[in-house]
Amino acid sequence: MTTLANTAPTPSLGLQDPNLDAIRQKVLTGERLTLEDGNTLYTTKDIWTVCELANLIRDRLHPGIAYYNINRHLNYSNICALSCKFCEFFRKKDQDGAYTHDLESIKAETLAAIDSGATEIHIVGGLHPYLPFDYYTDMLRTIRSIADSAGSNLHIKAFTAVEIVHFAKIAKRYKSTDRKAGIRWVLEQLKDAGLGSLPGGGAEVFDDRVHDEAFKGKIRSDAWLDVHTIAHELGLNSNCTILYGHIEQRAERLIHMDMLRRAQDQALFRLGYSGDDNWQQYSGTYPATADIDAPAITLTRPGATLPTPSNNTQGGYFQTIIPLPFFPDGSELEHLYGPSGLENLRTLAIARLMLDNFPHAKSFWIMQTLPMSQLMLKAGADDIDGTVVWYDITKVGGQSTHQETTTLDLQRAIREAGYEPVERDTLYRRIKRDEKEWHLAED
Ligand code: V47
Repeated sequence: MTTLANTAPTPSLGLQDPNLDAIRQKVLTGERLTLEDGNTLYTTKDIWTVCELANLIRDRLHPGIAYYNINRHLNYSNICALSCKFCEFFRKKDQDGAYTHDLESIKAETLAAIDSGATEIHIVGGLHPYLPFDYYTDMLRTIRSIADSAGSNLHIKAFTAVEIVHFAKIAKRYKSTDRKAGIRWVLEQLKDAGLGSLPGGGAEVFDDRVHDEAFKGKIRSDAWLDVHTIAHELGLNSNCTILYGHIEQRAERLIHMDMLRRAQDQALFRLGYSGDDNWQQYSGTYPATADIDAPAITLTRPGATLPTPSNNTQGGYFQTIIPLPFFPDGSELEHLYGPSGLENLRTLAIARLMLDNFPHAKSFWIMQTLPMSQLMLKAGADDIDGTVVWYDITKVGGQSTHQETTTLDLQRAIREAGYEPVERDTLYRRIKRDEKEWHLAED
């Protein structure tokens, strides 16, 4: 007779790795994790403890709640001077499917966004070789003026760091001897035209080898970080991403996270936060461009205060880390598999643990899927992004650009994960609205 004990399968994911005990201790006391700790978190078979540790942080920072927003993404053009190997979004000017939205269609989209109750419009596009810089400032002014006339404080989150550098070039403000001056000029013009914050795209992986193999021609880590640093200096908040699961190594992901962590130390230091000199110099290879040095400011420590507009913190810091899983379909790297579900879960959890000076970690449901985002709320994420509506950059399982979810679906997913859904604006302020009046509530 076979007994249950004889037939019980050997767990393929090991349980309770004692190597994680020292990391747990650091998480409990709020000590900064090293890159070696990051490596342990990536190599342990005990993935559930990794998720549990990330959720200790997440629950400490945002007890009982998870965020979503009502937003619209607008991809104004898919025409791009670059041909990044991982990207299936770009088209060349005369290629089938190439498009560029004119101001009339942007107006219509803005009105539709306002009508739906959106508090954010998220705008990104390709590096269009011929549009003049005025196209972008006119776009922002038009959206701002429509929103103002409608009494809406629709926030404009627009343009990746890659686009900002491109704008400096087309506006003839980019000098290789002083690229920061051109970037500053562009950001000042855009801010004046209505830009509210920068999204986190275009960062990919801060590694020169990966850059040269998969997205040569795009700005490197130094220029990406310059754009965000200057935006922070101008009082704009921004987000950041990491695109993983293609040709990069896990060690390179960790260095990317560390570089973002150091840039955030600088931003917080500038805002008056004080920290410790406890970060450790990594002895391995960093991208040649990394030159970031500031005291470590660990916001995930018990009792630390997060920078938020409601704490009267000035703008000028990274709000959220958004790990983006690579989608091979339709790209030049189609032969790769892309990351697995467990790798997605682990990477989100590790980003939450390593980026101890970031207020938020976002699971972007469009790329992670809503069921996976629900799981991620238990593995470090406190935000699942918004209603989105149109999205052209990635399409899960051959979807069209119409990728919309309702607020009810977002709220349901969050509640099922055991959290109270909180609608936020782009700067993570709570939105109070009469959901019945907006037709957002269940009858
Ligand atoms: O920069 C492009 C990535 C990014 C693929 O700031 C791909 O709140 C996977 O940055 N597979 C754009 N990823 C998306 C983005 C974003 C999304 C949601 C919220 C925010 C925010 C930012 O998508 C690009 C690039 O890294 N991407 N192609 C692909 N095949």
